[in-house]
Amino acid sequence: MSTWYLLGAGNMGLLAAYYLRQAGFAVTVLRHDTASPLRRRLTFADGRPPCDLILPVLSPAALTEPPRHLVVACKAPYSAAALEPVPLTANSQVLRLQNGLGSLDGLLPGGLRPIEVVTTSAVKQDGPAQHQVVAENETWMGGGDVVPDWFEQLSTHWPNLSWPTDFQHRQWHKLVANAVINPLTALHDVPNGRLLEDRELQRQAAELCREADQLLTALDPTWPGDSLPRVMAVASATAGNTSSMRADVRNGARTEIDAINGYLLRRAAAQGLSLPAHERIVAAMTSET
Ligand code: KPL
Repeated sequence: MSTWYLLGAGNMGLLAAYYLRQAGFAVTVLRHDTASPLRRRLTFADGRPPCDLILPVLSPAALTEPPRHLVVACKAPYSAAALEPVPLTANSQVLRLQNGLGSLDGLLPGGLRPIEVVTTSAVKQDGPAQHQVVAENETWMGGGDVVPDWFEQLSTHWPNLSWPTDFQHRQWHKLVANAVINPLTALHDVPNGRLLEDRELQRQAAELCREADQLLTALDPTWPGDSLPRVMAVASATAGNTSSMRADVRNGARTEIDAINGYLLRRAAAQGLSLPAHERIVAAMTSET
């Protein structure tokens, strides 16, 4: 099996690299700003011994042939810049591990479609920048027509990894959770659990869920349309967390609003639908950053 290359060695990229390594695949980080190997200590919430992950680093300009396997785990707004120097071909396999949807549309050659990854696992930085704590949960892959040949080997080392037949619904449930929790917590600078306590946030969450359900039902009449209780369950399970969008705003980084609520607005426009609450929240986030 050829090397897996990684674009975006943030928390989720590192987790994917760790499982790929455990499954016996070689992983190299693509970065142009350093040649030093990347060193990170992963500790696990279940108490298993920590792992010191050391990954080789290569500049995309030094690639001698197009990557056969690539994980794109950079934040969605940086996708175009990250992919630009990577010489992919229509035979490459690209794993997209990002929030939101559609962030690689138009960026891959020859109609290549990424394999999509949705995870509810969490990785948090603990103390020093090189130390990450992993809380493992479920991960789903899908989007391609056939299950890739490496999937079985990877799934024996990546806990709770599956290739479900209802992948699109799972991906949309995650998208809606991100479309509600992320901008509301970012705009109000609150942890996820505040959605369960604040009446005005609850009202806005209900409106955002109702509009998302209206669109997703138009796209797929089998969509269950039960986003509000599901989103509230995610807010409750992650009550003490800082959402990734709140963290981005606090760090002065670009947010994923365009890949999340922006994606919903683009799909709605194509259906002739308007989603005013999502429009308002995108506008508010855009003026915030
Ligand atoms: O995925 C998340 C994020 O912060 O991006 C949620 C589900 C909102 C958990 O914080």
